Amino acid sequence: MPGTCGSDVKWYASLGGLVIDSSELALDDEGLSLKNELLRLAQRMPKAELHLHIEGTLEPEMAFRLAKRNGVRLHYADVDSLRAAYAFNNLQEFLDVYYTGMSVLLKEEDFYDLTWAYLQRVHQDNVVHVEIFFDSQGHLERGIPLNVQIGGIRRALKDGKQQLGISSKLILSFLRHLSEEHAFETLDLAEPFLDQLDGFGLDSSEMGHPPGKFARVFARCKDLGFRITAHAGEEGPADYVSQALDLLQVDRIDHGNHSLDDAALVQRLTTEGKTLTVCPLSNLKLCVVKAMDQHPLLSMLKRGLKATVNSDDPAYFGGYVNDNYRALIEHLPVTREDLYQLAQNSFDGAWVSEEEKAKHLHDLNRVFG
Ligand code: ES4
Ligand code: ZN
Repeated sequence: MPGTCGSDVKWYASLGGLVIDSSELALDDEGLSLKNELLRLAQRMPKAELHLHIEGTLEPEMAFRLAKRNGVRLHYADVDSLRAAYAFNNLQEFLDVYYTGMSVLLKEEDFYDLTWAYLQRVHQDNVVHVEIFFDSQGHLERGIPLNVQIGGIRRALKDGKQQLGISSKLILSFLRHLSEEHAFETLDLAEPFLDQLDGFGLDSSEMGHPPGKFARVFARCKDLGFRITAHAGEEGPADYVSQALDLLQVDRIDHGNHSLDDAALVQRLTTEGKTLTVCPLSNLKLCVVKAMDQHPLLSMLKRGLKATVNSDDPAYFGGYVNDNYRALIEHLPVTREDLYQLAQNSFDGAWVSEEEKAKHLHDLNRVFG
């Protein structure tokens, strides 16, 4: 059934064009033209992307190109059969495919090509600032040193600024299914590169790996002066979001969907003005929501939460950031004010100076007239 979670989700990235796909929607002409107007506005407005795993931008075509270049064997016959494997019912099923995909990333230029392709793609979506996660431990375990990983990503980010005007931050994300000791060892290895990092994150299999497991690691990151963010409340309970706030002192929450199960937590997130980096197509592909018309993004905004729209792992979930906006506009009663709020939240939650925020808001206001 189209519109339901898991494997049957529409592949938004392949739709292209500037019009709403009305085939499954009960809309009159007026409703359709309003949605098309919102879609154009969402595409035109400048925005920041704050939740993006660079390894999750590995498109099947690039996976095959890098596999050939590096003499790595992929266990799929062609691009189509690899894409057909992108059918998941939960986070773990996705992560198994995602970690396998990384096997083609070996050299500095592989990390460069991956990052540069992402930047070129989101330049078309009017993304003007990105904050990117990389899963260093997934590469260290395969024998790829940090200078190769960070060198390639950083070189592309520099070109992104110079050639596309996209500013950026880089976030080393710890894998929560690995031990605290592994995270500490990684932090030690990162010491010579700390000037090339902007923050630390926490991702991978959430259930059974609560934020508290890494309290001491993140205390060290904080002591070093870094910003902190953590995936919490994606599949895990509201309590994991509270733990991220209390035990990790996070500056942002990645996903945060299950915060809505705890009214006091919602109140706290609102009072503290914490940004939630929400990922609608990811939530649908991984069955965090059953259907896009049940996505809680608009209720988050109504409750005063600083929700933002992001793509998470666009190559695997069928859409870049504007495809996420498009899915929301198609299936929910999104307004012009919601779009403005979402773009504003994306700049507000970015780890940039007040001057930079003011400049982005000025540009946003010009689009909204
Ligand atoms: C991830 Cl969607 C998601 N959740 C948790 N960890 C991740 N790593 C890459 N994508
Ligand atoms: Zn994520």
